[in-house]
Amino acid sequence: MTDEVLVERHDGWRKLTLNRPAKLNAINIPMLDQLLATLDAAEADTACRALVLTGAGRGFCAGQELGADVTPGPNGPPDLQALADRHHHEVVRRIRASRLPFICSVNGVAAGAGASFALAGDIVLAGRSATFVQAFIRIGLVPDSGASFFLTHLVGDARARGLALLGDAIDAETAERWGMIWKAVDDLALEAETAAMAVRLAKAPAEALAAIKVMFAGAAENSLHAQLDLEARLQGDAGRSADFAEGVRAFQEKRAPRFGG
Ligand code: T3D
Repeated sequence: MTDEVLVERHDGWRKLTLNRPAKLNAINIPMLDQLLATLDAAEADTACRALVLTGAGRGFCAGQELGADVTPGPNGPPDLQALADRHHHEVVRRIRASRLPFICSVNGVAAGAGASFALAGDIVLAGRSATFVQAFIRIGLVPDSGASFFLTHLVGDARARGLALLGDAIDAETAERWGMIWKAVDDLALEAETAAMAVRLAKAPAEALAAIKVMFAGAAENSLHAQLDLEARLQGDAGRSADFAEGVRAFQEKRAPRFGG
């Protein structure tokens, strides 16, 4: 395995760094396979309770590498449907299906599928100099890796269409103002703010965090009645958890809770 995705293990959380800085961390099939493997490994580690995805160097991820994977060969044009389905979209499925709270720490440009990976996160922090670019249209492609879904839900139909049709870059402060990301922070503060967020989530009640992810996945599609049923079921589960018992005990004893996960 190469080192195109770096893994840092911290107490209770892991940081995954896309590591092809000379190409602004543009992704290709081997790198995506490695990313999928690192996601699976984190998921399987019961001591891991939060994940961070970021990029090495001055970019977060410039999307699909415009190289061999997408270049026509002797058999004709590349099969982008298969590429998306088996690789890019699998990353998004894993992030969204994960029990782990997923922080995207956007340290520079996030373009094409790179922007989609960023928006797949549960919490997106971005350095003020970071930009988000729906680069697909610039090369004759259409949004993928969940871009049309995330943008429509996050910023609404009018802005989503404008971003996809025009391919203009927006900066982190605009992204925050439009509700696309959680927060824009000073570039120099991004790493520390990201780590603080990861530590905070790693200490939070893990089962409840996982249930909240399930709940919000449902909220994107459900009617109010279906969502009320889902909330009731998940609250029932939470009510039976040791973390809930500890939360109530800590409140009554006027101390900070110690959640076991
Ligand atoms: O099947 C499928 O699903 C296919 C998947 C499609 C999903 C996609 O992601 S499609 C979109 C692919 N991405 C792009 O089209 C973005 C291409 N890159 C850019 O437009 C610009 O690089 C950026 C706007 C991202 C940043 O611009 P800038 O001026 O800050 O940097 P730069 O100078 O253009 O790039 C720096 C280097 O990175 C440069 O290399 P060099 O000349 O210094 O050797 C550049 O070629 C390289 N680079 C950037 N993006 C890519 C890339 N190399 C290969 N692939 C890239 N995507």
